[in-house]
Amino acid sequence: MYIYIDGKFLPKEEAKVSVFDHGLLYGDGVFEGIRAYNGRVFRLAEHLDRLYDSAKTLDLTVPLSKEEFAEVIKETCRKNGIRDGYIRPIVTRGIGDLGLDPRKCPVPTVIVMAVEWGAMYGDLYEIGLKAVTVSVRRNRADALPPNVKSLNYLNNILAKIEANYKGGDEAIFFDVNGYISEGSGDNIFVVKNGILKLPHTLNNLQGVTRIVVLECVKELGIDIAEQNLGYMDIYAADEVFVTGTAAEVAPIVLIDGRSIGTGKPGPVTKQLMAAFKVKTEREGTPF
Ligand code: PXG
Repeated sequence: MYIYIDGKFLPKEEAKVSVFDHGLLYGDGVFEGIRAYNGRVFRLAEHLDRLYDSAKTLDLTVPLSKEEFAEVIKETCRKNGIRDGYIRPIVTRGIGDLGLDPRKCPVPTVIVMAVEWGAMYGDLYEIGLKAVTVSVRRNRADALPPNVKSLNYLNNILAKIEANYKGGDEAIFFDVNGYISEGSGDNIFVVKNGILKLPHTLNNLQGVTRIVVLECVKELGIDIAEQNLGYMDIYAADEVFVTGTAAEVAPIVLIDGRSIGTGKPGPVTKQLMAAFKVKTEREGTPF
């Protein structure tokens, strides 16, 4: 396994960052999770756009152009013989001192990892996932915007810990206003009476998979409503599913002990899982 760090490809054992890197000391940095299907990077441009937008929000200048970054990602996939894989680009604030001031960090650290990887939830795509709502609230947008894909994922990790204790495959976050936000690592969709409902992206991450699913929705002529959702919307839904690069499109069939719809993955969810799969098979940036 070869890992890209600051211009070099190093074997896994030698790929290390300084203990003074502010990515480690403060979670000061940004990252992406990208998939490769069939030797092609899926939605590379969208992921790079989000990486650069996250960095911009943190006043962090990525030391590569988007074109250069795309080349590094493709080269990392080639070096690791990836066909179907998961790619993790990271940009940290870089090495500084023990104070949090980012002005002490002159050079950002750039890392790209790529591993061969298949379906995240295995058999659960057939039978559906169990989800639980969690008491920890999603970061509010005027504190740390959920749209910044930063290296500080403690909000998500707290949700995941709570879901683990409650026996859920995935956590469902509320925001501080009591509206449904997202999962710990995926966006949420609800189907009710044939209409696909989803929250606006101010209180959740603008998922690339969410965008791809919305393209499928348009092509299939499914009606959508982007609106605030409360807990009744999920408990009384006909179908619920989550989307993410890792999770792909995953049906949720039980939430806090309530069976969703028939208790099996529903027809709209299945249709969108299939449409999403077609896109992953046909599209992507070859490497
Ligand atoms: N919301 C959050 C909070 C995420 O972290 C998504 C939505 C979906 O976005 P994409 O662009 O992937 O459709 C994510 C994705 C994991 C894991 O282990 C997930 C993500 C990042 C790192 C790990 O499930 N993010």
